[in-house]
Amino acid sequence: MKKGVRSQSLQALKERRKQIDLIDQKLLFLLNRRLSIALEIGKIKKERREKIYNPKREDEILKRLNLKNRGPLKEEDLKKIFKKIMRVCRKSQIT
Ligand code: PRE
Repeated sequence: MKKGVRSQSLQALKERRKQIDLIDQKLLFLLNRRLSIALEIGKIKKERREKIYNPKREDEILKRLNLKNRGPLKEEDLKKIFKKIMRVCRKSQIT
């Protein structure tokens, strides 16, 4: 039996949302993994009496990611997201 256009598009919407849910789960896992490693770095820095904030390293990360970016994520949005991630990691290293 032929499916209507609306029910086809509803099906497509549901599938895309399932894909997004799976990607979000993976992002969550990776964000927690990244933070765990940043916390370990924080401990090492404390032992070595190094400053937590390393703007040079953060700039290098942003530059490298920007070179790798193939879009459609815009450079300014990529920067916003990763600056926020690093800020969260930095703040968690302190507390
Ligand atoms: C990290 C966090 C804080 C620093 O300002 C730089 C980078 C990051 O989240 O990537 C990790 C870190 O502490 C470090 O690479 O030195």
